[in-house]
Amino acid sequence: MSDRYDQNNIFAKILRKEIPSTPLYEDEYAYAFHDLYPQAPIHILVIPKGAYISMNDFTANASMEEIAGFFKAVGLVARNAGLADEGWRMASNIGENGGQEIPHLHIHILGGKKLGPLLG
Ligand code: DGP
Repeated sequence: MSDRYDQNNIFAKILRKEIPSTPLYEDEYAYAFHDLYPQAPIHILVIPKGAYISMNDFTANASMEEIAGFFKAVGLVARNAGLADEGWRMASNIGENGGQEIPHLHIHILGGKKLGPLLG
């Protein structure tokens, strides 16, 4: 965990159940829930249980077990949502230039329609 991690960010509060969310999947590495402002018919957020700000922090500081466990969960959540056959997109905004709003690593799972170009 980085010492810059803000323990009071919204997703830290969601993990501590201080803010409600609809749980879609949970294991020791990851928690998945619906995005409050969906950008596609299916828009799920998957976050690591550990306190990591973004992919920068996660890939630098998480263990191989945490990284593997987290990304296994991302794939499982997408398959459980029925997206494996029709296809889906994963995205993670990182830092200011990446447009990250909430400073706890999150992967967006987007699907349920034919998505436009990533770089439109
Ligand atoms: P990003 O811009 O990548 O940091 O995405 C943050 C996402 O989090 C954005 O798509 C909206 C979503 N979001 C913001 N606040 C809440 C909340 O309180 N609950 C849920 N479920 N999603 C939230």
